[in-house]
Amino acid sequence: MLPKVMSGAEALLRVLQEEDVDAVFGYPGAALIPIYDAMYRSQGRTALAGECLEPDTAGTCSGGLGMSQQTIRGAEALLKVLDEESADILFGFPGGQVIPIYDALYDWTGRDILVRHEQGAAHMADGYARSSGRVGVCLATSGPGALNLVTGIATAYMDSVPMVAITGQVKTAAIGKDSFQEADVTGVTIPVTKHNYLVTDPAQLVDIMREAFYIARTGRPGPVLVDIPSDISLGQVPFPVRNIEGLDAYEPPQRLPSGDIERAADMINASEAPILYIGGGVISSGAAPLIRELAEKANICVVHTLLGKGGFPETHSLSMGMPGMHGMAYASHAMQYAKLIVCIGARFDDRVTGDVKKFAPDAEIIHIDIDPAELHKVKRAGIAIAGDARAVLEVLVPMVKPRVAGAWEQKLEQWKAEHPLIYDMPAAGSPLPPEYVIEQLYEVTGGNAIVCTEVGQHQMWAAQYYKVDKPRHFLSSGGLGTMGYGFPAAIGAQFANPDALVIDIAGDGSIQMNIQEMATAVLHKLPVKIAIMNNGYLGMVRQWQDLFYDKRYSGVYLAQNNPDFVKLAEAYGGAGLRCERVEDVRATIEKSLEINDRPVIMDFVCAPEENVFPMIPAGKSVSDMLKSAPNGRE
Ligand SMILES: Cc1ncc(C[n+]2csc(CCOP(=O)(O)OP(=O)(O)O)c2C)c(N)n1
Ligand SMILES: [Mg+2]
Repeated sequence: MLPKVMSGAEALLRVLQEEDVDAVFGYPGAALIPIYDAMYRSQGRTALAGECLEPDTAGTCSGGLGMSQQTIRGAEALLKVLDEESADILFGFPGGQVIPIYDALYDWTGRDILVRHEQGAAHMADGYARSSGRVGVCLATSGPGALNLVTGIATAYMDSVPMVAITGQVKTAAIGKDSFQEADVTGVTIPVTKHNYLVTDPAQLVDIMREAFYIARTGRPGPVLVDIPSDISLGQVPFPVRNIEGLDAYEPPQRLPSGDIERAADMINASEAPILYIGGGVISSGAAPLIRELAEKANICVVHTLLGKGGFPETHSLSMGMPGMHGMAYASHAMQYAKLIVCIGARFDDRVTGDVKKFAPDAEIIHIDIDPAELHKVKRAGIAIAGDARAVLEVLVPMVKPRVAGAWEQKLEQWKAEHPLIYDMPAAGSPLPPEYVIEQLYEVTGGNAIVCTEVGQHQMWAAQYYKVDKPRHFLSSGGLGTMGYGFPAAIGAQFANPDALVIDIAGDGSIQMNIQEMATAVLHKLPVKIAIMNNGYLGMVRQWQDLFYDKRYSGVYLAQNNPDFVKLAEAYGGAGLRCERVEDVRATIEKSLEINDRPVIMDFVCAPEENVFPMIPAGKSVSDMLKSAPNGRE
């Protein structure tokens, strides 16, 4: 066999390696540059990796290209950046290309939570972030592992949740060769990340990680993905001094347009029929106290989006609830007939507006949003202010004058009285109305829980019947509508808030999408409560088939082979409670609250064909609102 050919410098290093030489003292010059270069390239791949040709008193080391930096293993550097960012928990699942990172995690002082499916990891990081305001971190291996994160990343992206997703990638030299478990994850995630990186230069790993955190949490928050080839996490990388400020593209506009804010205040002061329309931006910017100040000072009622729930106390007399497709009828009326809509951190989503052409025809619009791309996107705003909600409100609120309630507010009160949320209480022994179960969850917990939801009818009933007074207490996949979000998000929220009561309001369909995370919750003794509104159907789809497809129920029936959720909970080592009678609902909830050392599934056997009302059918407007079943109650 012919001997393998390599550069002279490389051969030299190989021999030193064979001879177990682990330190070389030297000084470079033109003739030695090839050797210094080989030294630089070999970092992490030979026994000489990271060794110094030129040690100095600070223990730093010169690379071949005149750099003067300490080097450590890539995986360790990664965790050091997590430490810098105070990210003390990471949700992940291992695989070949992240073994170097898992090896470093073995010594990490933070907590790495082993999930059972990568989608669970992404939603846990999301729930952690939404409930705490901090950046959530998840980790997956290359190929299938990374791709399993995508739904969770997209969920976070649609709802502007700060997250850093770390993925392993095949070795740099193997990229593009259809290597085992290779997938172009940066390619796949471009549309669902705020930004993403494939690390190709070990020297950039640390700065990229720092930037990822910075980008995830500043401006309009969002997920950032960092794809790291395993040779880079295994190899040596420099750990440069932190210097990442000044990424202008991601900063909120620094100078607020004071003229526009003044004009906005004048419009509010002059308006006879104003409404505040708040969204998730109010919560992520920490503007909730200022919204309250504004509403109370100017006596303006507030409607909130699904993501804005908790941005203004729902029990406050000025709260008009949630408008839109399944919102309160009075909230939708308030928006439709307002003369001035002050939109703060919301985006005129189609679930709120319905047919945009017919939406709020008489309203002037003030739109405040940190993301200039949202301004004028759906509705043209008379005044559009690009800025952080809190920063803008700090200037705006003092300019707003006290306002006396008038005819408009009387009208709002009248709508509230005329269109309350109602449901039929069945006779004893009949299946449970899910609305009642959620109302009882609210009553028994005093409205103090952090509520997560899955997606479907139960999600809308949760939005309607579980009133939330505090920010970061209602976590739901609004933008993407991801079934399977709620339970892992609840686990993430419980990790972030160990003393809080965390409830996932679930459907029998959705809970089966990430039920495997029971193992994670049991392992960590998390007392998360899962309240399944078990209607035996993919209820929301059945509702559309009921109302718009002549009751041709297709692909929605689950009851015949749903698992026994109580036994399922027990199989994982959790607790299971079943409730079939109206008179047992309270006791079931109370019993679940006594279990504090493991997750509890409450299987509420619900009325199978209950529909969510009111409903503004997709693409329609307030005048098309269905307030009840065709021949049923209003
Ligand atoms: C991952 C995913 N797949 C499909 C859908 C479409 N979808 C929306 S609601 C729904 C039914 C949910 O059923 P269930 O969890 O039982 O809740 P229910 O409506 O019965 O309360 C479906 C299939 C979705 N939102 N997410
Ligand atoms: Mg269901």
